[in-house]
Amino acid sequence: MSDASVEVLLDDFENKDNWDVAGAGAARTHMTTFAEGAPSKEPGVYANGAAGADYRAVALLIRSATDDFEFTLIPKPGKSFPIPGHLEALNLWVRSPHASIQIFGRIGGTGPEERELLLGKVTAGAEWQRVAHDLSDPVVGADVIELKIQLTQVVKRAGEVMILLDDLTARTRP
Ligand SMILES: [Ca+2]
Repeated sequence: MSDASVEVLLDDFENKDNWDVAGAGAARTHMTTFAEGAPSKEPGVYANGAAGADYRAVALLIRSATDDFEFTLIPKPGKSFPIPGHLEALNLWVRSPHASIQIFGRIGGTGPEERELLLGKVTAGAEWQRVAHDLSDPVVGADVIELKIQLTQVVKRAGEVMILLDDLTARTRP
C-alpha cells in the first residue's frame, strides 16, 4: 500500500437518488432512508473535495424475505461511481439486524474487466460493521456498477427484514 493512498467517498447514502433496486428480489425490496448514520466512522470526502454528510443511511426493506433471497443496487440512469486513480480497496458500512448477508461490489468501466468483489459476510446483528475488499492488484479506471446483497440466513420471522447501508468508499492512490 502506498503512503499516498486516500479514502474517497463514493456515496454517503444521505438519500436514495443514486441507486435503483434490481435483480431477482427487486419486487419485494423497497428502498428508503433512515435517520441514522454509522457511528465512529471518519467523515467521508468526495473526490471533488466536498464533504459527505452523516445524518442518514439508506435502508432496504424486504418483504417475505427468505434464505437465499438476493437483490442488487445499480446506479440510476445518469449516475455513476467512477473511482479516481488505482483502486486498492472498496469499503462499505452495513447494519443487518434481521438477516445474515453477503455483500458484493461489481466493478467495470473503461479500465478493468468487469468483476465481482466479495466485500464481506455479515452475521445478523444490531451493530454497524465495515466490510471491505482489498485488491491484490490495484486497478485503474474502475467504476462501481453494482452492489449485490444476498441473504444467507433470515433470523427475523415476521415483518420486513431491514438492511442499512452507509458510506461507500474507495481507497485509491494516484
Ligand atoms: Ca450517511
